[in-house]
Amino acid sequence: MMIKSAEFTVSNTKISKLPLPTLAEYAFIGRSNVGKSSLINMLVGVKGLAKTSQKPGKTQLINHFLINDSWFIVDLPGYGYAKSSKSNRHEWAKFIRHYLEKRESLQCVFVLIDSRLEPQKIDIEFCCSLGERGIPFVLLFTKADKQGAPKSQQNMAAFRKALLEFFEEIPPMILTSAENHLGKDDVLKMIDETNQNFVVPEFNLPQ
Ligand SMILES: Nc1nc2c(ncn2[C@@H]2O[C@H](COP(=O)(O)OP(=O)(O)OP(=O)(O)O)[C@@H](O)[C@H]2O)c(=O)[nH]1
Ligand SMILES: [Mg+2]
Repeated sequence: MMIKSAEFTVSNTKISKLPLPTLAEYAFIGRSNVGKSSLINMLVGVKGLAKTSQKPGKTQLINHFLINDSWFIVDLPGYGYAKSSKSNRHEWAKFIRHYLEKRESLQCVFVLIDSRLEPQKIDIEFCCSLGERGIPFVLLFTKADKQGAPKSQQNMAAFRKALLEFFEEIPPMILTSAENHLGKDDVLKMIDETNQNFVVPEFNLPQ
């Protein structure tokens, strides 16, 4: 799929203010600093579209980006940011849970996992929470350029094994790098195929 246009649409803290769910939507989520915003910029080919930072906790709102005038990418704040307060983390969890459960047009959640790390409990727990709610997800392993391929493969295999304790079927896994564009074609192909089958869902107008 060619990306012809990508534009920032809106930032939100309120579910009621989200754009109407008439377009297919893909959310990017994962630990703070895992590379969500960088990966979004790489996929759409626009540097600086989603704001990135070396410091975790950069993305604080739910940001919608309209792609090719026909579908949305959503950049979400990261989870597990140690420096945010407990009440903040609680609010985040509530807000994201609400978004994931209620967003009628959400087609797939891309869960980003740092390919340099062994399986982390927080990531496994997040995958389980999606599984329990029946929300389709795909695993994107990030920052592959930071190490040799065998190490990434080893960590991906370990993650798969950890998930097999909870899942019968493992979702697709794609190794990516925002630096050298690894995984770009695979992710865009997956989105393109899903877009072809998108039917505008029934929804209630916000109060
Ligand atoms: N080498 C390398 N660095 C990356 C890659 N992806 C992200 N980074 C770096 O990792 C840091 C965090 O990237 P972000 O894209 O801001 O991460 P995020 O997940 O959006 O972070 P929050 O919004 O804070 O949750 C930045 O310094 C990026 O330059 C990658 O594929 N390769
Ligand atoms: Mg971010």
